[in-house]
Amino acid sequence: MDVNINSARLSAELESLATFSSVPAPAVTRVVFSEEDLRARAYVKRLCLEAGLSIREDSVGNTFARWTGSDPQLPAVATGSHIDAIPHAGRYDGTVGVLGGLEAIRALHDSGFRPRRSIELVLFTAEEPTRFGIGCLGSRILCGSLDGAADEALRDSQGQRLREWRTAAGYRGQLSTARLDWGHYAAFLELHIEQGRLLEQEGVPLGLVTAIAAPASLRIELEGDGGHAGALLMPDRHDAFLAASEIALALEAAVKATGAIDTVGTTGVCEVFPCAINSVPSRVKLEVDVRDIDEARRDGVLAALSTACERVARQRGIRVRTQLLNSDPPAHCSPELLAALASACDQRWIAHRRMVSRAYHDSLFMARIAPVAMLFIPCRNGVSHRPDEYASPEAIATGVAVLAGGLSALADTI
Ligand code: HGY
Ligand code: MN
Ligand code: MN
Repeated sequence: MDVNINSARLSAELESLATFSSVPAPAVTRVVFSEEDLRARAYVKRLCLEAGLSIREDSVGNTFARWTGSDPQLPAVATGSHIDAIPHAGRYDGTVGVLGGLEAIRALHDSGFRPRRSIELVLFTAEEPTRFGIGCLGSRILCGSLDGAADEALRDSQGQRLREWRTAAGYRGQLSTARLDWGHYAAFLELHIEQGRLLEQEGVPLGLVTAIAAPASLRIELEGDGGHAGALLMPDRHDAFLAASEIALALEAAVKATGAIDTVGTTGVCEVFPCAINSVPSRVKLEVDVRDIDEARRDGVLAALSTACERVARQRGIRVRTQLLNSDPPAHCSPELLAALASACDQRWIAHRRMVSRAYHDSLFMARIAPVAMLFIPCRNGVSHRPDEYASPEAIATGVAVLAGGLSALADTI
């Protein structure tokens, strides 16, 4: 199936999508259910309607744009990703999978291809953890990893509930109505920038993802006594920030102690209270992210971190409370789907290699209700979650062409 990818149109659409941001270019900040997010969603929906797709949205805002096949009763083949962006991020993370998926559908249609199975583009709500502290919110709800209790339990930093945010954005109904079961889709493919340097370093244009790392995140709240920065003498202090610093370094030590390059740990959030130059920190909130392809090894790091928290609390006379936000198993991609994508590469003389994904993606949860596979394209210097994130139009077009090849093969034969 030879298709013509309209790379100029796709690049223009990616640039337009990037303008829906709460910070000036080249950075993009687009937090779920923000004004920018809602305007971005409206823009993508308009493009899907212009492409002749039918649209449905579920109770948490996952958006489905369907190209109905000649046999609409059959489970559809789906593709998609996310359009929300963490603060001061780039313009390709997630969006390449949404607008690239749309371009793959348009190119197939314009080539005269007509699918037997419907092909559905999915825009997942809140792949990023920014607002509610947990990633892949939309795909978790969709696959049942989170249930209706999330409506009340998940709150933003101001205490506003998921239920309030989603209903204000116009998404109503019980969260449970968003649930899809195994068999709803025949296959799910996700195109995404690598967010690492392997493909660029090796000069390989396409990565076929075999497994997605197991993410865990936790919140650590520390409480000391605070006090006057001048009058309170060092022996009398219970400084919450110094305790937090020890814990962050203990995390780094526990991660390095596994000896495995696949183990990573990050203390990405550190909020100090009262955050005054002449006041000893009395409270600190840390948020920590730990990942590994090997789930048991990741859990070993979590256990070592918990031990370090108890030790530091005892030694420094600090109260420490840890809350596990999520701890998910890794996902393994479908060998059949990977073979279909490898064949789509070979038919186009596109070199490819198998690899793991160290970032998590909505495919991590879609794997619980369908066979999945991911396609990676290189991004410059492996940079992501930064304004200088960049993927070339050529790299994107290559990914879209292989995605189109995979979708057309799966929509016709399986
Ligand atoms: O953090 C991640 O792996 C993804 O980019 N949200
Ligand atoms: Mn991301
Ligand atoms: Mn992403």
